[in-house]
Amino acid sequence: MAKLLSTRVAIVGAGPAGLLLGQLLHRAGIDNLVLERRPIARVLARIRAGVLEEGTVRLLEEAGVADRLHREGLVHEGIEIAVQGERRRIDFRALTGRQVVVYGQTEVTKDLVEARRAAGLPLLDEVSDVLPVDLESERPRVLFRRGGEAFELSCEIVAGCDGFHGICRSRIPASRLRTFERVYPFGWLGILTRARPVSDELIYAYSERGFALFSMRSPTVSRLYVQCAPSDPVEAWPDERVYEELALRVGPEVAARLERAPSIEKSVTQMRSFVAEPMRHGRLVLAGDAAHIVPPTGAKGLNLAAADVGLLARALVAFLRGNDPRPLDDYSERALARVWKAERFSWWMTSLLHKFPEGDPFRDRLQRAELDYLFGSRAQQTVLAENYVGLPLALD
Ligand code: RFL
Ligand code: PHB
Repeated sequence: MAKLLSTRVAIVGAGPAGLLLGQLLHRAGIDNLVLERRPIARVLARIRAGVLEEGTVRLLEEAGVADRLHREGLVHEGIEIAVQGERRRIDFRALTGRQVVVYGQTEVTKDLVEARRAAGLPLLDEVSDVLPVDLESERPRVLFRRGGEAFELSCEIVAGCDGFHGICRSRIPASRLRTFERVYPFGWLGILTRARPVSDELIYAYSERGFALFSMRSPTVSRLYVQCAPSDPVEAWPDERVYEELALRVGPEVAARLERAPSIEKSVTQMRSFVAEPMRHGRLVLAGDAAHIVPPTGAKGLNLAAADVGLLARALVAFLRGNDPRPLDDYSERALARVWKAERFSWWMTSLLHKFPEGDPFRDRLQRAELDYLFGSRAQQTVLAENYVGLPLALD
């Protein structure tokens, strides 16, 4: 016999989407339970995104988890784009009046887990065989196993925040689900190092050798990426090779400031764009990577997850506390309108700054023209800046 549990919102996945949703619902007085497949320590060890939009920061404030972010986050008012060693600053403040904050996803997740623990809210990690059922009824359930026991969690809503490889998306009948996908012919090799960043701001570099990105986590920790083949094992990239390529791709002036400290983490990420429509089916709603993926070039993945959750939390409060189903009925369409704009921007930044495999000279010439146009046009720089700092959340 399965053990019976109940809650109002069953949240599958303790990534930033699931944890933020749990916190926003809790603050609105709505009971929720988070289920996570991995041990929480593993979730907290993942190194992923690093740039937060103002809208994401506001949602973290609303969730009551922004104190450390305000103390330790680095405010950035622009980025640099380097093309074959020549650099141009994109001044967010001058072009849009706005800014972003560099604060790692790892830290956001840590703050959310701590807040959840402090409030004594349930977070069950190391669960397996998670299966949401009866999603077309008013009383859906989530079946799962933990520590050798079977459980049955009854609820009113299942929130699928279980990332790209999660189970929830597949519970939408194939006849209702439409997916859109683009897989890029390259990946990113990323390293984390205890070294001072080469610059106060991020540098995105295009070169004939491929893309490179100089990012950071703090004034003493650098996060560095180089474009690689998607199938490259990390062993193909000893630190010396990573530094050699970073230096060649960004040019001598920045390379002279590059501290070649040993890497403390190294991984390869495949570049992909993906969207699933709709983001709701019956009593199942999807948020974050469970519904969509962007290549990391525009730093949008985590911010999109937060934007979904901002909309979703309001819709669930209206539905569960106010008996108003309309915001929930509109959730998928409203979220997707913003998702597709971020998909467009991430695809554009990716296409602009990566070296594509040989074979399409027309594409290559267009790319050069696009880079040239960006360097010369304030209007185009504004387009980049407006998208990078984040399009409006339109929550109210
Ligand atoms: P997450 O963070 O993937 O969290 C989903 C959680 O669900 C759990 N899970 C399950 N739990 C229970 N039952 C199941 N059946 C489950 N299946 C999965 C997972 O263990 C996990 O804990 O999704 P979320 O919350 O939507 O957050 C989205 C962001 O994490 C994501 O958009 C970004 O991190 C994307 N991303 C990056 N974005 C950037 O903007 N900049 C980056 O540099 C950047 N680097 C990355 C990334 C994503 C990566 N992934 C997913 C492979 C680097 C990597 C390696
Ligand atoms: C990062 O710091 O990990 C980072 C920053 C900007 C991006 C992608 C990743 O576009």
